[in-house]
Amino acid sequence: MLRLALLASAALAAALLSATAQATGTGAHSHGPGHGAAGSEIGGPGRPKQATRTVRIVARDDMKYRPESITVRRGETVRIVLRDEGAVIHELALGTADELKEHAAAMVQNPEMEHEEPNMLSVQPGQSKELVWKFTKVGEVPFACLHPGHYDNGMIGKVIVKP
Ligand SMILES: [Cu+2]
Repeated sequence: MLRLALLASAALAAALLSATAQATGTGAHSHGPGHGAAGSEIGGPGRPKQATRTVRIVARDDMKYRPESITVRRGETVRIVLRDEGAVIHELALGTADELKEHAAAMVQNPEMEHEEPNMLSVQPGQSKELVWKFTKVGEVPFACLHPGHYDNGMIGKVIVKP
């Protein structure tokens, strides 16, 4: 009986260990809206033909977006155009607050990380790029520039999703 209990607890410990290993991962870093439930929390890539309007956001080297917040309605598909009017590269990445924070930290470790994801724009000085996003949940969807140092200096904005 005792032996069985020991075996059972060993099996449990092994299961826990393997669960922990999975949760911790290998250190590989994935981008974008593929982070499980978070994908639906912030919405998802939209079809360009369904975009009901275009929102233009300017990034400058004072680490601010203009405007810093935009308002959309739930279910709306919006074309977001990011223009870099600064002298350095800027980005706009949509994500949950936790994702953006985690990702910004990863960027500090690996500044050369390339970004070409549906939820993310990376623009050179003078350049404009756009993405199309469908906002599906009422609340706030943060966006941020994940270029090293920019997030930490407050280069953060938000999309307010109204019912
Ligand atoms: Cu920036």
